[in-house]
Amino acid sequence: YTHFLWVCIIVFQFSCTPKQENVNVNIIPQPLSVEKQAGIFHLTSSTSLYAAPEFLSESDLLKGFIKETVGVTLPTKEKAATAQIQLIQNPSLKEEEYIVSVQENLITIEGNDGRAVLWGIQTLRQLVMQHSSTLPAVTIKDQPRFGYRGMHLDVGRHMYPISFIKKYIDILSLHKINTFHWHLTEDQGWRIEIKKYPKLTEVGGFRKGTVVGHHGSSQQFDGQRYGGYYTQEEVKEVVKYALERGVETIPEIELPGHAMAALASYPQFGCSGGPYEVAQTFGVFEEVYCAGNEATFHFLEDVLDEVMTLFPSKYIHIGGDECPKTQWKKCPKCQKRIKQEHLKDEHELQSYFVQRMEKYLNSKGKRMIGWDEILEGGLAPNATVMSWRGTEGGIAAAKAHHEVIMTPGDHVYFDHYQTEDITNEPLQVGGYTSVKEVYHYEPLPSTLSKEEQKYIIGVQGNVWTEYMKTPDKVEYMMVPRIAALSEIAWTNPQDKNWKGFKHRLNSLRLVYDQMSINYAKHLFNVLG
Ligand code: TNX
Repeated sequence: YTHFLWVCIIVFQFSCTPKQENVNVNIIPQPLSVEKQAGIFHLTSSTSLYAAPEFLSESDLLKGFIKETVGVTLPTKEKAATAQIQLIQNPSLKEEEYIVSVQENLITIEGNDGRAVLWGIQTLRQLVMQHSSTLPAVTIKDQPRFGYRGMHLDVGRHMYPISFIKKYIDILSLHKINTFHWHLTEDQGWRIEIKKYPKLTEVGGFRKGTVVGHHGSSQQFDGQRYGGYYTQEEVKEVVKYALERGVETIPEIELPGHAMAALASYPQFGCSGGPYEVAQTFGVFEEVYCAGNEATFHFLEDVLDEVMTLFPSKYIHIGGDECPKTQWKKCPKCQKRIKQEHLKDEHELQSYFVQRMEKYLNSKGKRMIGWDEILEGGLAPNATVMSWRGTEGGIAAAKAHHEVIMTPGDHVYFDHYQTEDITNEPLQVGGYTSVKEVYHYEPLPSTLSKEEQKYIIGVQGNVWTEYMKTPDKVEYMMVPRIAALSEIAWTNPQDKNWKGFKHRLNSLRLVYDQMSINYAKHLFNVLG
């Protein structure tokens, strides 16, 4: 009789155990290793949670995700042994490396740092979304390919409320993107409060109107005052919010070009003295900061002083792109500077400008990032280069042993159209960069040696917003391309697979829907 009972139990067990190969574990970005195990974990209202004291804020996020997904509020336990979900510190794991283990009666998420545990939580969240409260047993060991995984957002061309900036960060965190590059100043608007120079936001935060059409060769404007800015309190709130979600915020203060809004506020820092206006149209403007005027440098140092108190990041981005030299050629002070400093031309003058800013940032313990134009006229000694005009700048910088972040326009610009046929697409800057194209981008150039490739610290997607008036539009342009970006930034090339990615993306849609993201839904039929 006992024998019969045992046979029954074994048969019962067997029939309840799902066939492992049929169980989907769809995670984006694809983890380093996924090993399916036998069994099921049942998430119920009596499932409880323990978090090591280091991971209390992460545990709050996990609670939130579980509540959103299956409607259960996990009670917390003081002791690990009594809880079915445990967030555990494991000092043997590297930065950002995590292990998620789902067993019959126990889920553990291990990491050594808060970020690692948070990435484990994001993985578990995707599993719960896909399987609801019946989770397949699995061991996921994971760690990122690149240390720098970035997304940029231009708030100069259009301004978005803080609530959206936070949602943007939530979207980054979901995809294990660990850096938010906040492009805060532009020709069309200065968006960060600087206490010492209030006009930057009072004047520079607003433009008289936005271009709405053309009449022959002249442009038409809507005449609606447009703009806004973030207070220092709001900036601090964003920085903190992002950090809690594993995301570091790097500010960008553009110089010497893209400075019309600043010059409209303080015309004494331009070559001609003004008056200048906050730009209403888009493009590149001839008026830039005067490189011959000492006061310009002091002004920018003051601005950076305040910026550095708000952003604890190791890096500060100083722009450096698209700076016409027309005004400097005409400006006696700039020409005097060229002579005095024994510079060859205006390109070297720009290099002088950028190097001065780098010296200042370095003296405060910060490192400088600039767009790849900072290579022209000589690279500042410790600069990190963002390669946007293709990959050539990045390759040259890596060869010169400078850190590089790859962000080439052809592959990771999310202001480009995402479909070939644009008849039904909202107006964009131009270009065509499909999800597939993003997915197939390989950030390590094969022309670099193994040694040189080490200087490529990561990859970033850029969101320029000339034609993105609303948060909805930003979401439409960035999702799902950000999913492809996350996989090139996180997953080893040998583990990438376009077909598999498309399949897994369908599961991630559930999270997009839950987060009310206005992603480009129609793309799912034409991913290619
Ligand atoms: C170039 S990318 C720019 C931006 C524009 C963008 C439009 C870069 C460093 N500068 O100012 O918004 O093209 O795609």
